[in-house]
Amino acid sequence: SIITTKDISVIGIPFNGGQPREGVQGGPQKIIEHGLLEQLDTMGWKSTYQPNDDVNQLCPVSDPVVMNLKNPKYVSAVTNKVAQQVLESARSHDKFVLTLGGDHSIALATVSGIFGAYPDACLIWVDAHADINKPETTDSGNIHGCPLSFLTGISTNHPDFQWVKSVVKPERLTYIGLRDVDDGEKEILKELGIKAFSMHHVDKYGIGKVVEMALDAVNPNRDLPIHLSFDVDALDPSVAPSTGTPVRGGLTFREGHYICERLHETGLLVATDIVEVNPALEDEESAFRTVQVACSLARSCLGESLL
Ligand code: 6HN
Ligand code: MN
Ligand code: MN
Ligand code: MN
Repeated sequence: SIITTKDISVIGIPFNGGQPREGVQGGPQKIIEHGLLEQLDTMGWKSTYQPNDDVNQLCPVSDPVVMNLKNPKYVSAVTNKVAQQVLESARSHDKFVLTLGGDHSIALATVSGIFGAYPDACLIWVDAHADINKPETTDSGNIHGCPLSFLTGISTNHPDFQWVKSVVKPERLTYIGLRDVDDGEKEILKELGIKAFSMHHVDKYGIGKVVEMALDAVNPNRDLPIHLSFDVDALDPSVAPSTGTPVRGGLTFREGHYICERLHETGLLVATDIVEVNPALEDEESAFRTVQVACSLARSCLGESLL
């Protein structure tokens, strides 16, 4: 394995500035209250937890739309700060890094930090959405739909995101679970030649084959570090109902966990994000179920086995 200790840095990023719905900033605390750190302890993982409870203090008084993007200064300030923290946690290569969102704009922080520490890493993005809109293509203006355009270097002219380096080469990025991709994003995926696996592929080949095809695309010799960015809206809304942009026809409970189990099994997984858990949406039982599945996905990434 790349990570040879059982040390883990858990980083909460209670942030909702990348999209308009309140509540997603409460995700990390609910996941921690559910007992994730104790569960990891039981599995032999020694954790440190950085809650980042103060990120909302970086919210500027005035933050008008710039080049179609909403809250650009707030998103930039929070993700720039947390990127340094993720890099610090990852740089010694002796700790797993688990980040808890927050909306998916926080990938600007997590991917910048992890690829700073592991420049040859590949990125497996599990999501209903492609999150690769450019300021020129976004309809919503919500930055959680855009992080990959900055991280792959196809958006370079937004004044607030000049600090984001294009760390992810298109051949090191793959997707699993897509089913709501904007027209502009479809063009981008084609132009960049990104290998993406939608729910159509999951139906056609089965999840086992799809994960191997995704690994073949970005990690053909199975020797590169892996960063998994898992948006819980990749799961079917019946499995993860409390999320801001649910789309029907998603991954089953087992398909989601299989991805995490298989990536753990490679010995190459160095970092995972679990994002878009919004405990304020739907009823209490739905929120509980969503927080519970977030915890069990994290445990699967860290080696919880069925036998
Ligand atoms: N996410 N493509 C849509 C947009 O607003 O750009 C949805 C983005 C969803 C983002 O779920 O992380
Ligand atoms: Mn996403
Ligand atoms: Mn999504
Ligand atoms: Mn859409």
